[in-house]
Amino acid sequence: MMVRNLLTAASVGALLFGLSTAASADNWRYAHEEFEGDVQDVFAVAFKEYVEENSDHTVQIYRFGELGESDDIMEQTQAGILQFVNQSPGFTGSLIPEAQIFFIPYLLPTDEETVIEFFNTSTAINETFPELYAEQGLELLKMYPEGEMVVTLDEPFTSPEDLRGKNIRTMTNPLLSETYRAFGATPTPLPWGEVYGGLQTNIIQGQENPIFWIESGGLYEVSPNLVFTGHGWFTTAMMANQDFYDGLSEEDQQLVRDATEAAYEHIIEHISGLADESLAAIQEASDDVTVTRLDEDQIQAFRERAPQVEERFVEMTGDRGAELLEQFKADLEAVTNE
Ligand code: 6CS
Repeated sequence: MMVRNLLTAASVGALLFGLSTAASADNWRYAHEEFEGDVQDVFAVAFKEYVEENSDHTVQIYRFGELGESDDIMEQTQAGILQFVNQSPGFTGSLIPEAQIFFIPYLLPTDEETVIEFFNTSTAINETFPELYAEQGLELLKMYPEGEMVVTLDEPFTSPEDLRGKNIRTMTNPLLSETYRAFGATPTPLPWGEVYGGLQTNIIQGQENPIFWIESGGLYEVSPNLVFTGHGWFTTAMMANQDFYDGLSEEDQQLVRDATEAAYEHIIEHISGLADESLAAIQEASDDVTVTRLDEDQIQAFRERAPQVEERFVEMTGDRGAELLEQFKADLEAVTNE
């Protein structure tokens, strides 16, 4: 942790030095939480390419670890050191409690097409959330899905009873801890940088993530039993420092919006089929991996624990959270009844 803080301080120092010597303000700094070629990186590269092809501006991308952990890049964006950041609600939940809505289990369907339609059309996603992020000095540009959540564990499981005594790593928002408590496990919130080592040393016995990330982070090497529980999607959010965004010319604001749309369209194509490809690559790389797809009865045992998490969400977020939840459900109903 100490080493990470020192590294972060050094990275921020280097950034500030870069700022003071930069010839112009139009080299935009954009940090995300993933590695080269991962979903957030593909989004960032598509955004950069659009901006650079359609203006004189340049975009510099910082990947996981270059400027610290997820919380660090958010702080740097709020401070105006970075212009753009991609941070997932899994971490933003402590800053914007309503963002934890994505961790109410079994709220989103598993079907990819419906999930995408929901993100395209949802009032909660496209109108309510931008207002909530604005309160934190952030111009929310896009929320998008990365992949269905899959749980990995030190042994296969099919019921909440099997999770008893298992330390499951969660991203650092309180509601996700409630979900895993409801599922029978012992939640262990950790930043990403501590997950692989935690699994390797058996401090934690499991975690959840989309398959592409289980492959790219090598998690299957240390947590080889993959279980499809169907309880949620990994969602993420891309945003700008609001003062920076408000200070742009109308033309540049439009450029940013167009670049975001182009990146979003690209990412929706990119994630289609990605989970299957990543699963095939994992199975090719390791003979130790097991894959369990819970059947409807097994899922039901987890699903019936969801209402208590929903209640906790409302307790944590009050009337605003309750209204958001209502809107979210109405938006979901609109796409599932189509
Ligand atoms: O589990 C995590 O912390 C990470 N998972 C993904 C898919 N992206 C970034 C995040 O930090």
